[in-house]
Amino acid sequence: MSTFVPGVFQGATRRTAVVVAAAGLVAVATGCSNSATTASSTSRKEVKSVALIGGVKDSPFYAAIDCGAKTEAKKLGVGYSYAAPGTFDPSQQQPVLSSVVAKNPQAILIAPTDKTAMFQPMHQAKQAGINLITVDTKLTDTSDLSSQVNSDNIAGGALGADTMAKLIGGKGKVVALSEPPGSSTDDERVKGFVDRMKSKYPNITVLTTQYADHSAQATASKVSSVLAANPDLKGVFAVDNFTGDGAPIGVRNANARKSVKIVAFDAQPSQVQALKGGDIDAIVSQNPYDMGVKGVQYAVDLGKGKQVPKTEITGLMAITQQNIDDATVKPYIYKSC
Ligand code: T6T
Repeated sequence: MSTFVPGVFQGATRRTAVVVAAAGLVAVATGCSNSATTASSTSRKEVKSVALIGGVKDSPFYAAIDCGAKTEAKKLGVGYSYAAPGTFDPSQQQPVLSSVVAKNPQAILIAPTDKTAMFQPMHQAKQAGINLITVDTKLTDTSDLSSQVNSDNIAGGALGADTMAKLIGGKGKVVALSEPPGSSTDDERVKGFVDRMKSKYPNITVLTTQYADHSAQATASKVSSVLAANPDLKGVFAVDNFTGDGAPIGVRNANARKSVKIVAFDAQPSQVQALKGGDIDAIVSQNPYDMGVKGVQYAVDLGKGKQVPKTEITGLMAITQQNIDDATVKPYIYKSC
């Protein structure tokens, strides 16, 4: 029976909590860290309102960012709005951004749905004098950004690898499931997972990553295909909600639950229920509420001419049935408000 015991924070600029299970299941949760910067390219106008644009509607993850941002905006006495596209797609997010820009907020927090395609639409907002802060996902070209507030997704993938390695006893075949390349978060989680496995676990074989397209059913059929070709598969790492919902379906359809461990990402209600119900074995979770709080704080600070961190790394936590009810895990369970 493994029990997670929160460890000690280390280091000055990056706090890393080593969350150590009494019975040997070791996972690392990464705390907050930031790097200071001048806000030279930022317009200094008193902030009357901040807008948040999520990656997709009806997502518990973005609803949690919205909750943190809304709560902080109320606390600081500034106006606030939230909008998101119907699908996680830059062609859908661009018109949402345009309609938000037309309302002329002093700052926009946005989760870009593509790290390159969203640069130009966001550049136009910058040209209109609006301060831009990315939350969750990032842009490749950060020249227009006043700040980036997000998880360290490379570390998130590595945490998934460490958690998986402990679950499968350090040996066997595993596979990562993701979305079509283009989103910084999913791409970095896959990279973090694969690189960690290759560098630290010589007896674990990482199969070719499988890409579904934002659908639990598409993920389930990918898992079934991998299992048909690799009946000795030991583990599946799902990097977001769609793959996290689809992985247990695919494993169950193949009657392989007894032999395949599943590590998902994001402690949204469906994943928490799957964990408590034994359909998955662990979750690597983020702190979207804190992304919303920090994003609004920095937007308001910029309006006052204060410096803000160019990058703010929010926390990660590995969650299992053993620590799901711990107080330290609570901030990593997604809630809307
Ligand atoms: O994993 C999160 C988020 O970090 C990612 O950018 C997109 O998918 C999620 O919203 C999962 O719901």
